[in-house]
Amino acid sequence: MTDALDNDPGTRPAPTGGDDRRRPTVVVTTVASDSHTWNLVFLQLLLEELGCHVVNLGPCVPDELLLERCREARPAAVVVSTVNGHGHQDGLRVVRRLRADDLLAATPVVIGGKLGVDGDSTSHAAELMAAGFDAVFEDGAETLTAFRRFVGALEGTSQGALEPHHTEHTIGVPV
Ligand code: B12
Repeated sequence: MTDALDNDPGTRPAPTGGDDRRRPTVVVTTVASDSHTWNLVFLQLLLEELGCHVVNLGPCVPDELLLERCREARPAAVVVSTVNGHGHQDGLRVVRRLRADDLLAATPVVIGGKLGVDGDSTSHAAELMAAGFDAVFEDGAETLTAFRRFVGALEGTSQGALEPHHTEHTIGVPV
């Protein structure tokens, strides 16, 4: 587990502008078994483009660390990304722990990526939703459209907060 991707407001100067204060905080994480990292970077950039402040916990996040950081950040949402194929199992454990925590029981929590080991032939959405996730974004043609819709509906977001927010990480090639 590395802090290299950590964008925790606790380690940065407090926001001073009104716009910054309006930005909802989203925790981006993976599960303890998963060492893939670019999926997390991708989600951080996408969420920042959508106007969110992101706390990216990086790869191989132990359950206890995730709980601790979420209790501190009190995020508008927790986004779990996992691609190593164990997400349908690790995700169940993680969301049950979040739901069992008094401070986090009602926090929107979603999971996405490559959740199993047999491509898209088995959906794990029903089981993960039953365990407590608010949404499941398995890889597919409409996945990112649905995810953008979810982010747009987050409590604490406003139309202004969801306007593309240009940071030093802006994705895309100038034309
Ligand atoms: C690079 C890589 C690695 C590197 C990771 C290095 C690093 N620091 O990140 C290393 C070599 C360490 C690695 C290890 C392993 N890997 Co690997 N890895 C890859 C590889 C080649 C690229 C992943 C990548 O960076 N993609 C770029 C990012 C931006 O995209 P992405 O991860 O695909 O995520 C996208 C979507 O899934 C989606 N998404 C992801 N999460 C979420 C969440 C939400 C909410 C939403 C909306 C969308 C979303 O958005 C992203 C952009 O489209 C893929 C194969 C591939 N071509 O994709 C295999 C792959 C992910 N690895 C795989 C496997 C099996 C492993 C190992 C188990 C191999 C082994 N036997 O050791 C280990 C597991 C290690 C672990 N403990 O997790 C499999 C997973 C199979 C599955 N799920 O069915 C893949 C798919 C290869 C394959 N085809 O078999 N891997």
